[in-house]
Amino acid sequence: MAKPKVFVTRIIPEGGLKVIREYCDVDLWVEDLPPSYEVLLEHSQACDGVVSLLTDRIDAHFMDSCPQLRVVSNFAVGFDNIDIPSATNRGILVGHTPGVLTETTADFAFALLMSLARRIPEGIEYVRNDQWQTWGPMLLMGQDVHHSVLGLVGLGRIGVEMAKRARGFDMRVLYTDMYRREDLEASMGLEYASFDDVLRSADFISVHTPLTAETRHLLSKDAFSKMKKTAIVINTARGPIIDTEALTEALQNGVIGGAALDVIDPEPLRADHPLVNMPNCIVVPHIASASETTRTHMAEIAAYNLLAGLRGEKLPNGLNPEAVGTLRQTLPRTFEVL
Ligand code: 8YV
Repeated sequence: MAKPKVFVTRIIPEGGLKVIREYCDVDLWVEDLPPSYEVLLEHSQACDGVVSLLTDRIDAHFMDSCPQLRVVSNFAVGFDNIDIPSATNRGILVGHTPGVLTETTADFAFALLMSLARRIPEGIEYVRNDQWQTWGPMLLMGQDVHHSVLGLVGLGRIGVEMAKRARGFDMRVLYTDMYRREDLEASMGLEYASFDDVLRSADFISVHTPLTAETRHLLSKDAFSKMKKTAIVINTARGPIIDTEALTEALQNGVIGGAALDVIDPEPLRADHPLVNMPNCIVVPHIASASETTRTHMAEIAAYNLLAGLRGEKLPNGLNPEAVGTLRQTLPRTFEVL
């Protein structure tokens, strides 16, 4: 019996790839740059499963062009690159990789916060440029992190871990979210606040919400105008939640104090973009989950989601379990061992 055919759109850690290779006939995209939409279609059209990345647009047209497709396994917790309702309507299962990257991403968000508050990148540049002549009483003074106010936009898994780290630094933690978490308010000393109150009161505003139609450009010109002049914005969620142009202007005009961005709209951001060269802005290339252990776990989860989907079973980390009941009836194939 044939093995299922799958397209893996980038090289992911071997821990996941070896599982996929064992059970599937794998087409692995080995280029550094992602396949274009057309190439993605071409490689996936005869496939039973696809392991996708945030750089792959998986829309209704893609699904209709791949008549055998049973499962899309996204190597990410975020899934704004995938049209989930269209997948569900077509009986295609979709998986993602939550949980394993939560603490790794929160560690990184906190590192960004501290780096910018204490001007670490500027200090590194200063020494590299041989500007260091003597100890200076006024040199590179930054903002204290301890006992400051952190405002969380979104209190999901990663937001909660960020709050934990902040509490370790005696920060006051405000959060705004669609859902109120009174349990965490009591157990962790968090304070629920309106979006505007978070903007007005926080020294550091960290974004931990998914990208949706509602959160696109949530941090806009209007939002920046409500923040403290010294406020530092941290984004490890998705770039388009912040209006890049409005942020650039806010930093250029001293409306806010700084921004530390793991994600940005667009990605990649070119080196000649004004944000890249501002001393009060850090831009890094979407690496918050990039620890060896976490990326390996993400690859394993993506592999197990893929295999479950190929078997027509509920995925260990599925986004549309209801689609199990309406799996594509057009699938005559059964696979060995799976
Ligand atoms: C990944 C992420 O680096 O999981 C996510 O949603 O943004 C990151 O962990 C990226 O998505 C890899 O595809």
